[in-house]
Amino acid sequence: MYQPEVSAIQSAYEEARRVYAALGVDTEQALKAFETVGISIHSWAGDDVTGFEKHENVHSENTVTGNYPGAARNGAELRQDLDQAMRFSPCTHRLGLQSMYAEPKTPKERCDYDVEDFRDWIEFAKERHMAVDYNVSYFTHPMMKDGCSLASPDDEVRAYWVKAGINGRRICEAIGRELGCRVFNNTWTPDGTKDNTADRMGYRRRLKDSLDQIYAEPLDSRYLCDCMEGKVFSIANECFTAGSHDFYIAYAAKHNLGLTIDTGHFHPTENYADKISAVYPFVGGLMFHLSRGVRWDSDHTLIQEDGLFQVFQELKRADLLGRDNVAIGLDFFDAQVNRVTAWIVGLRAAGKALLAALLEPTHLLQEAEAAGNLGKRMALLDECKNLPVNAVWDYLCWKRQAGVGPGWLEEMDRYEREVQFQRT
Ligand code: RNT
Ligand code: ZN
Repeated sequence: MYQPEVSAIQSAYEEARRVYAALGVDTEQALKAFETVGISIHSWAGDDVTGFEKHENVHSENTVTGNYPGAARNGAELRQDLDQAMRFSPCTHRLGLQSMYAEPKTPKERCDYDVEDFRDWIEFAKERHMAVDYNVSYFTHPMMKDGCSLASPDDEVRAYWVKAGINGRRICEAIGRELGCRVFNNTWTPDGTKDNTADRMGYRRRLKDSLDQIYAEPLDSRYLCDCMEGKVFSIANECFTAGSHDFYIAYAAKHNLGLTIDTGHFHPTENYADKISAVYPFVGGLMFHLSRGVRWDSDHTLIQEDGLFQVFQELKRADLLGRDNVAIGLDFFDAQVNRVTAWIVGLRAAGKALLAALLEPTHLLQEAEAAGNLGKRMALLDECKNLPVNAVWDYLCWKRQAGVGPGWLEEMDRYEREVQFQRT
């Protein structure tokens, strides 16, 4: 496979550096800023969101299509696959965990996990200087009743998940304290109904009450940022989703908590990048789940698309990149393709969108706009689409030994053959 010569990478970068300098953009500074923005890699794509608990006959609330061979079967394999994916990404990685990946010494209820049940994950993150993000997995479990957890009409079911939520926050704080990072604790529940409910208010009152209990304990916000993730609907919940966008925006704003924007969770024509400036002033933090929704929340692998580039543009223009109340993570799963290949494609797409935003001559756009020169703003926006981002990207990948161009695919062929396909 074609691999560019080092001298070609360097001279293309030098040329790009001059082009950007002429627009008042310092590529070296952009590359430094790139390192300060973490991208969370979602462990749950590596085993199709099944977890390690091995319950019999549980229903999965996450629709994952396909059965491509080689899925990770345990923590060691999942970590091995994550390492393989990160080799081909120049990003600063965070580790996205779910409670379903706990590794307790002896079997335990999911609601009873504590920080020690994540010891191997913490060591993994520590050795790689990674921050961690966490999710209590309120799904794929025998205690889900009629697809509900925190909003369930069943008191026992709710109590179980409230306990899981309370312990989840403690786990986050402990991990954050140990690693010296702020753990984004994301809450998503599938709770809802397939057909029309005659008691929308009942579900939402219960969800609110469960959240009130979960967030009641004051914990150290240096190590923890609580976020909630809404959505339009899930498969099997077409008529009613308790945790809708409106519900969580209102809840987060009122309690100064964080909001998670999953880019697959909106109507296909909705502009999710526009939401950043609309909600940021009112909430305690913002997290992104970068996903590619095709027609609906299909969780396709992230690729370079306008919507993705717009998210990073907005974050850059609003000066939110690198802040400690903003986190960016991946969220997709497709079992029809090699899961590690998908991670690499998603990480590289997110990384390139981040770099493109950092290289944007935003000041020129905003100056033209402030001066009332709208033609200039329009022209600059269009010219910016063809600046030599790729030369800077290749240089970055080369410097961080993350693979320049599609050469990494050969190494993935080997990994698939020698590692993943040996898992039978
Ligand atoms: C589901 C949400 C949620 C999950 C993960 C597994 O619609 O996007 O973030 O994908 O928690
Ligand atoms: Zn999500």
